[in-house]
Amino acid sequence: MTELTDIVNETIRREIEEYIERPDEVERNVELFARIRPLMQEISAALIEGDDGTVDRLTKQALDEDIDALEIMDDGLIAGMGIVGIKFRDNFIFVPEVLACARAMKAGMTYIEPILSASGVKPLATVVMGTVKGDLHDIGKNLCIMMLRGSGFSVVDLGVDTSDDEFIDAVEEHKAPILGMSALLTTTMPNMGKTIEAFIDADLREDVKIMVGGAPVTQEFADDMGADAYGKDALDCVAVAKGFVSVQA
Ligand code: B12
Repeated sequence: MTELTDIVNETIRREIEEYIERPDEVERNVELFARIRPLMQEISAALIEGDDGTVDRLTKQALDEDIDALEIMDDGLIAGMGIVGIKFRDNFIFVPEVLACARAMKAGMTYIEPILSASGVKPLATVVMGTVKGDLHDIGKNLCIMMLRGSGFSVVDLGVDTSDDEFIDAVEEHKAPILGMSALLTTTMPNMGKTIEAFIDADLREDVKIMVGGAPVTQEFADDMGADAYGKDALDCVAVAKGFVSVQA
């Protein structure tokens, strides 16, 4: 069995010991970080501490050492943000600390973005992406956008707090066959359904494939809202989009 002591990074060990209370989450994180290489653990630790300068430096170092950008994204940045999410949920940290972590995440993303977004091929299709009305979370959406661009899609990014009209106007203007919506709050998830209704009312629903995602979103919820597909992460987002245009994932 994997033990806490199998994790080499002291900060990560302390974070798990002090702040993660649920046994299943302890087990999941111990297993995750024990298999992650030390430099990625250091990136995660710096992200958890909201230290954007260190995340910046270590991400650059990792790329210089030829570590794959996808590994840095998953094992360095997303893994660290997982612990931040647990600490936030359980009231060990609050919005200002989470904002610092988000800033650190973005510092790392700045380096991996051009790598993951570079494709150099003729666009497969245009995807309109946005975070739904009332929701300001954009980290996951931005990762999806990087991966989509890197896989040959042209992406129109509507940012956060996107209204039905903004989604509709962008799909029409860019003649986009695919729309992706992101939501991170249980209170804003229903806005996905409202936007889909707005597409039906505008008589445009048949013209666009709609995918949805974000931490609280599930396949069942996507079905209930009338979306065409649900994607659990950025890789899935690309697979779903490719499925829409009948390209092998
Ligand atoms: C960072 C963060 C913030 C930052 C956001 C910074 C930013 N620029 O995005 C700040 C500090 C601003 C923030 C604010 C708030 N937050 Co917040 N936040 C988080 C946190 C810790 C991490 C989110 C994140 O970036 N995860 C990392 C990314 C990579 O994961 P992801 O977003 O899930 O995306 C992946 C997949 O879901 C998928 N995906 C995402 N979108 C899409 C779209 C498509 C089409 C597809 C296919 C896939 C896909 O792919 C992504 C990559 O793999 C979460 C905790 C959590 N567990 O999610 C809370 C969390 C989402 N926040 C929460 C809350 C409560 C809030 C606030 C209300 C707090 C407050 N009191 O003000 C505000 C709301 C502000 C608003 N109106 O939106 C709650 C929501 C609870 C709930 N039940 O709704 C959470 C769950 C924390 C918690 N457990 O309490 N937050």
